[in-house]
Amino acid sequence: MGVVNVTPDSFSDGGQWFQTDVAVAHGRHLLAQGADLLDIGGESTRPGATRVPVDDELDRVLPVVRALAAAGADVSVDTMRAEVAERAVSAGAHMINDVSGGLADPEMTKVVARTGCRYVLSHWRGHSDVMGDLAAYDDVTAEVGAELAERVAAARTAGVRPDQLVLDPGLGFAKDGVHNWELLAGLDRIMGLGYPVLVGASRKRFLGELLAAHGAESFPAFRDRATAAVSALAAARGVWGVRVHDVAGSVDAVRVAQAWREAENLR
Ligand code: PMM
Repeated sequence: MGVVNVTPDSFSDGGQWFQTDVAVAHGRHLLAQGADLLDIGGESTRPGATRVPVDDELDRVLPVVRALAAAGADVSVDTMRAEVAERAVSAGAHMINDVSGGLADPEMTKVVARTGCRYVLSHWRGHSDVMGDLAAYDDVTAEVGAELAERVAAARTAGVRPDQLVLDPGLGFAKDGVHNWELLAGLDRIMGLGYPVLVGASRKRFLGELLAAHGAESFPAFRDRATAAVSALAAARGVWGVRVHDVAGSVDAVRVAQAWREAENLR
């Protein structure tokens, strides 16, 4: 899943793809690099971010969704708002990627049920301005798993079918670096919930902290090799997908993991 952030302020690539035509060109570039789907977002969720008015979010994402869907891309919309999700699906999106797992907007799961499209349901505890204070766990993998299961139950009650669901542990959302590593190490327990799993580690702060601890450059754009390493390891564990900014590196990484797994299965 290649990321197209149509935002002026995302931590990883803020402002780079903010104009519609530049965002569309970037999406095409990611497809050419081998992305299977594109995730279009119009609201930054970086730590401390404040919310964007809904009209701004619509103005940012809809033209990009429309153009990339018309170009034949499988498009996901990264939004916590039901209205944005519904209008993006009308504009051609096939998937709704909601980092709040339905908690930010009570209408979201109803829209997912109504549209019948795939739904990435992430673990989340609160908006970006407060999530740092909510990063407290005794056993992060067990608690994230239990909270995801609760959100799955709520989505099912709203009429969402099981085959619509993809789960995401929500790395960095009310989690610090230690929590993120524990969740990656415990991916099999999240996969044990019985749904496909998406991992979004790309360029996140915990990778920068790891690189910095070894004296390496740690700005977001320098985290792509570390991201590709996570992609390889996550693919080797059998996850459904990885959400990344640099598609080329992760496509290679996933292909290596796939070939390795196939060879193991032949033994
Ligand atoms: N992370 C970000 C945004 N959207 N969606 C999913 N499903 N999982 C994630 O981990 C995730 C996401 C934040 O990263 P960005 O600002 O670089 O897009």
